[in-house]
Formats: sequence, structure tokens, C-alpha cells
Amino acid sequence: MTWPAHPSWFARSTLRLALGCALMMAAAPGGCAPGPQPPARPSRSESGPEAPADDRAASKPDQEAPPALDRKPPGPAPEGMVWVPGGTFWMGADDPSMSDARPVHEVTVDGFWMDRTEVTNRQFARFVAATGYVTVAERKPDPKDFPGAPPENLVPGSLVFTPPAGEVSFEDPLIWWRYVPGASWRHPEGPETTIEGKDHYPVVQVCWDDAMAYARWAGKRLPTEAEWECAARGGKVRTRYVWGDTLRPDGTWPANIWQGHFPDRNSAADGFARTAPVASFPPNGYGLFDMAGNVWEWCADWYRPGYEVSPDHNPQGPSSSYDPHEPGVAKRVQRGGSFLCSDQYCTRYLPGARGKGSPDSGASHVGFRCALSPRPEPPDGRRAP
Ligand SMILES: [Ca+2]
Repeated sequence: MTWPAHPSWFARSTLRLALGCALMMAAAPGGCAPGPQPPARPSRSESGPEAPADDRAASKPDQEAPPALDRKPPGPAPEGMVWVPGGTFWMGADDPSMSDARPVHEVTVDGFWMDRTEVTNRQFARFVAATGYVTVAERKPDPKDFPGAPPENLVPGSLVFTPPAGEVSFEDPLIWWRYVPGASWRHPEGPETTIEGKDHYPVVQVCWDDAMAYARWAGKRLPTEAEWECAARGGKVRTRYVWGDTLRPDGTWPANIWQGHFPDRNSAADGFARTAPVASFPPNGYGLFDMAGNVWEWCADWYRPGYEVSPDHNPQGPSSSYDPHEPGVAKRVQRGGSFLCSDQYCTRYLPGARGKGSPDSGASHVGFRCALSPRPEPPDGRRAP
């Protein structure tokens, strides 16, 4: 199906809807805007900025895990959740292409429960069946949000990764992202596709608003960005990957990412060309699955580049959003990368890397998981500092 795009509508919707590596690269080829860098905070590593994985693996001395608060779970685990011990960890990324994840700094979070896996189609279907909730992608776009768009173009739908036939420039992600009318969590790749038989796949085409609605229904909340990274690191200290410092330990692929030439040739050497059923790969040190790759995961925080101003204890993120690559469009943080990430093009499946997206925008590589504090939640679903 060819999308009869009005140029302004297409560009606006795509830039707002396409999330994660691909369109971030569109806004700033080569990664985040270079810009002046803040002075780095003191690093625990004596070797300075992180070296390539293989070098780090060979040279980095063993490091003890930081002291953890709340190491003991406060009680039996809620169904499908694991306890993430609180403690202090190094948050952020030194990678030169990830200036929005600097400075690497020490952060302390209290212990919390986290979903063992990304929210699945079956779990989301239960929520929809119980509440009648209609996701944003299933609603007709409001003309007020897309001034100038022809009314016939304002139809429900969402963005779908659509690989080109051959090599293309990395400069224009609009080549491999397409707004598909009828794409939704029920039809992730478009109206002709289905989630039938995919109960255990992560739900996708859900925006931040949808994720928040699910979390409230489930009596949970979205994790803060700091909690998400603490959980992703699984007790490891400043390793390049959530599983350690070697991309392919024992020659295996430890996560659902991209192999081959992006975006036209995906060898699926890890077994999956698109999303994988949750828990298809080994868990991290806390027993959490798919904290790298598979689908991006929404966090509670507003997005702003950098961590220059951030509390060091239970940070909740900034009070408002600013994305210098798309001023005027408020965005929430995403973490974890997706099946589209690779070391060749986009390494944002690394534990300190960041993604971002408009709260009303989903895509075929974006999902979420929930967190839960061991004490009652405030009405707005976010924990007080
Ligand atoms: Ca894959």
C-alpha cells in the first residue's frame, strides 16, 4: 500500500512516530549532535573513556559490584516480576556518538520490582479486553496535531520498518520507515499482518500513553530511566553490554539485534529478523530478559540530552522535555534498543544508550515493561523522590 503522503504530514508524523536509532540518526547523522561536551565527572575506571569491547575485555581489571541497598526482596515476587536490588551504579555512556548519555555519573536507586520480560501481546490483550482501551495508533489523528494535512490522510496507523531492496544512504531513514494505515498492536506490520500465534511476542505499536494506561491497569508503573539502566546492568559494573564486555560470548548472539547490512540485508543470524518471543535469549544478572535489543522500552522520564542536572538518588528525569533535534516536540525516554540495532549502524542496545519518542507515537520496534515499588504508588503512578 502506498501512503498518499502530504509532505508536511509525512515528515512530521514520521519524525514524531519513528523512534529509536533510525530516526535519531535522521535528525543528526552520525548520532547525537556533537556540540560542546560537559566536563566529564570523575570516572571509576582508570583507563578513562570506554575502549572498544575487545580491548576492554582484555585490559579492564575485575571490578567489584557496588554496594547494593535493599538487596533482600521485601516479600514474595509479584507474578512475572523480579527484584532489582537498589544500590549505586554508573549511569550513562562514554561512547562519542552518545553525547546525550553523558556524563557518566553515579546514581543510587532504591530496590524495586520489574517485569521479567517485555509486556507481551497476550498480556496487553487482557488489558484491552478488561478495559476496552483503544490505543493511540487505532484512533483517527486529530487534525489539530497535523495542521495542513489533507483530511483523507488523517487515518489511524503507525510506522512500520520496511527494508529497501538494496543499499541506501544512512542519511535518510524515511527510506526504511513507512506510515502504514491500519498498523497497530493487533496488526504490527500493517492490516494484513496479525498477532495470532504470537502471544509471547512483545506488544509493539504502543506509545507512551498506551504503556501508561496499561501500567495503571496492572497496578504498576513505568520504570524511571535510572531504574531501567540499573536493572539492565544486572549488577555488572560499566560493562559495554548487559551481558559483559564481549559482543558474542562463546560465539553466540546473546540478544535479538541486527546482523548483516543495515537496512537492506538482515541475515537474522540470531534467529530473528524482527521481534522475537520474549525470553528467547539468556537473562541478565537480575533475571531480566531482553534488556538489550528486541524492542525499545518506554521509561517514565521526559527526555533531555545529557545528565548535567540530575539528582543522584532516585532521579525522576527532568520536569519537561527538550530535544534539540526536534524542538517543540516533547519526548519521553526509551531504553534498550531493538532488533534494528547493530554495531555496524546503531549501537543503542548498549545499557547506557538512550532513545526517545513522542508520547503519542509508537512503531513496529517499540514496546515496554513495567516496574513496581515495594510501597504504595502515588496516584500519578510516579514515585516521589
Ligand atoms: Ca535479529
